Amino acid sequence: MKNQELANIFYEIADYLTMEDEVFRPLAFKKAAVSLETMKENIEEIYKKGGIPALKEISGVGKNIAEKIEEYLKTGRIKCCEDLKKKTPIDIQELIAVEGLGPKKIKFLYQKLKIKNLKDLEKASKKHEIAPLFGFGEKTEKNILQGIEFLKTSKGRFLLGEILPLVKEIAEKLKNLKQVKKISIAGSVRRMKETIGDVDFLVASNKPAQIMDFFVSLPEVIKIWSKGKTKSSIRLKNGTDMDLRIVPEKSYGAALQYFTGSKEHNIALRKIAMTKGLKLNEYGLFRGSVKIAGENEKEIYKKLGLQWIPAEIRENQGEIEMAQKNNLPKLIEQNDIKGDLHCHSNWSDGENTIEEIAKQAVSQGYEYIGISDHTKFLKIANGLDEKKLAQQKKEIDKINVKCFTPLDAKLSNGARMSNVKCRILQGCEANILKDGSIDIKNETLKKLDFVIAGVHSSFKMPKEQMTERIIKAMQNPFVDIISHLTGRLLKHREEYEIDFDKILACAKETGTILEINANPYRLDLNAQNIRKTKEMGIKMIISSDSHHKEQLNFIEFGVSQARRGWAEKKDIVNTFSLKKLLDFLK
Ligand code: DGT
Ligand code: CA
Ligand code: CA
Repeated sequence: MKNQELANIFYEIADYLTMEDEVFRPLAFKKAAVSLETMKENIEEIYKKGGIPALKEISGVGKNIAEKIEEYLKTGRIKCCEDLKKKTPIDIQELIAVEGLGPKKIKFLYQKLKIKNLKDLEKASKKHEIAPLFGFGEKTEKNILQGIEFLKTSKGRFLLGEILPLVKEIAEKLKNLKQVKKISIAGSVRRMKETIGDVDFLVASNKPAQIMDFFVSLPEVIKIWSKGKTKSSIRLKNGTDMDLRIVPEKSYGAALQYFTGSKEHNIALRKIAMTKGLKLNEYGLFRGSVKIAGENEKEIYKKLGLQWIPAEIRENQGEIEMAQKNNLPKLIEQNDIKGDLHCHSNWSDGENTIEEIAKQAVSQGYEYIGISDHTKFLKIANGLDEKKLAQQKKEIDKINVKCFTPLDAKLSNGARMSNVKCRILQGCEANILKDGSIDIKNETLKKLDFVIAGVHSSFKMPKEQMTERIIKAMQNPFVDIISHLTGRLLKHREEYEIDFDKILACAKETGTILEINANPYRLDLNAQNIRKTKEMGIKMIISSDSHHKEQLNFIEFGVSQARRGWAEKKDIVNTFSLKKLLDFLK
């Protein structure tokens, strides 16, 4: 799909324009970029069917941007972006990836030190040329160096969220070929890891030649690493590498098991086979020269004396021992989710009205949807103060009456609750200030259906202090949920330092819920922390943190992340019915 390519160019234009001190045009381009990224429809098709007028129907797309989209679809480039690049010869995409650097600082660094790219930046920081500049200082220089190091270690890996739509699209194309009998996505994508090295497809067929021809001539291909009858490798325009392996149907299950990985899981499995006098490889499970399983993946696990193990937990972290004892947890599933409590509306920095969000929630089959806008400390996100929150409550009550539930629906009255289709709840995502206090008065928090609190400022604090800060917020009796606890941004910003065990102990004591933030850039908690939280019997919630109604779909990534952390339905509070959830929040 061209959607993401266009979105990336719009983000780039927005950055260049910000560098030129423009205010409104960057916002317009960013808005259009978010729409492009989140819409399900293919932009090319919209244009083919309805031309410019159809493009203008898209949220955030006006005449000017519609014309840019047309230009790109027709010519493969956008002239104004290329002109901006010529005018300022800075590799802004490379530099903006460094945590703490925005367009303004980048421009300043260019003017003062002629820094054009990451290499220049690294050199200058190592020579301590950055610290003396106005507005920078020793600390910023150190942060920049750390940021560069971090980028180096995560280089070459892609976010699952960035590539999954394209992977599914290609899998669908392959599936439609008549020579393809079976197809799976394997490797780290099947395991739903948060970042992906390369994509692995597996196909069963006895006519591989035409499939390989098709694969290496996909429109997105820019390089063919290798092409053979059983394996081909390609690189796509966006930089991702993809492998396709084709095997006969009779060894499809064994190949799927092998190429799903992880490597550590496979090694442990082969050892088990050996202790049983068997041999396991990508062709099958063998006793001597007799194949005892191969066509079906489940059969392989069964013959090894194991329960079938869901791909998300194949990491050799104890899953094999549990499967031997027939004791694997029953992992949470997508359709266990009954609602979402972390959504930003256009009252703060979200794109959509509350009503639009609620309608989307209904279409996803949710029982409840929580609006949790930013609060006043976050001025750049248009955070709400006490007065605005009270106004918002009135608006939510109105929409609930108009579209959904009668206001007087008694929650204790089970019979009436069964009529409720989807209920809008009001919460907020308040800020945990530097000293651990919350930026909204308790008497206001008390009136909300739920309160999320999160750290959105002063990330670089000593571990002790950051831990105390979050603990103090959890001790506030009105705080129900802590959002994105470690603050990491994948490929962008490290976690801040916290004493996770201390925080867990406090969550247990105060009954605070920890969020599994499903935004593909966050996926915070990570799998290991989810598992620890579950083992302590502390409840979690999977939240989209959406700023656009289509982003409610981020939940998919949160559910996979929860599964990677061994979470079950009972561990996750937004699998509860509305009534049970509200009782629990009380
Ligand atoms: P990635 O691509 O870095 O995100 O991670 P994976 O897990 O997709 O790794 P990849 O693409 O190198 O290989 C796909 C799967 O193939 C891997 O998960 C397990 C299997 N595999 C590859 N090489 C080996 C190996 O040397 N030994 C074993 N046991 N399995 C391997
Ligand atoms: Ca891979
Ligand atoms: Ca691979």
